[in-house]
Amino acid sequence: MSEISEEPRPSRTATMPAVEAAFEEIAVDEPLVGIIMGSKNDKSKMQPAGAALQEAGIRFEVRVMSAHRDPELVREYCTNARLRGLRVIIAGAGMSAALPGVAAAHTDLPVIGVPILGKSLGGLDALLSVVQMPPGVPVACVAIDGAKNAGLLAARIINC
Ligand code: RP5
Repeated sequence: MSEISEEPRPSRTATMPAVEAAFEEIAVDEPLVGIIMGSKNDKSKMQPAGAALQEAGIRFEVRVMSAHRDPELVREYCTNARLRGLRVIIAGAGMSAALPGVAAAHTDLPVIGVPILGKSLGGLDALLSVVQMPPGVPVACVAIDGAKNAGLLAARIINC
């Protein structure tokens, strides 16, 4: 039997408190879902997605970026999404709603599209833009103004 040492061994947390704290912070703060939308005017329509995620205890972030007005920003955000720890992207847009499809073109994460009801065509414009993706670039599509289901679906993807 080995001798019992007088000096207690330093614990892991005692030797690297700063590193431990930094990792804890990363684990707490890192969002798992990115909610993006084509206009700040889409915010109220997309809010139920955030509410559903919050209820499920899933961290998320919200960004406004248009596939047509800010194509470079969309490319950069979606290209880096997996590296930043995101697991799902929810993308909402109205009218000629290219955002979900463009997001899916720049990431291999699951993308959930939310067609948003605009001022004409009863939202059919956005619905068809989101749902009619060509083979090889998958986008899941919820109902027109169906942001709540987008949040619930993202939670199911993360929890499965
Ligand atoms: C889309 O065009 C947006 O997602 C929005 O739903 C629609 C109109 O944009 P705003 O003119 O309200 O900024 O890109």
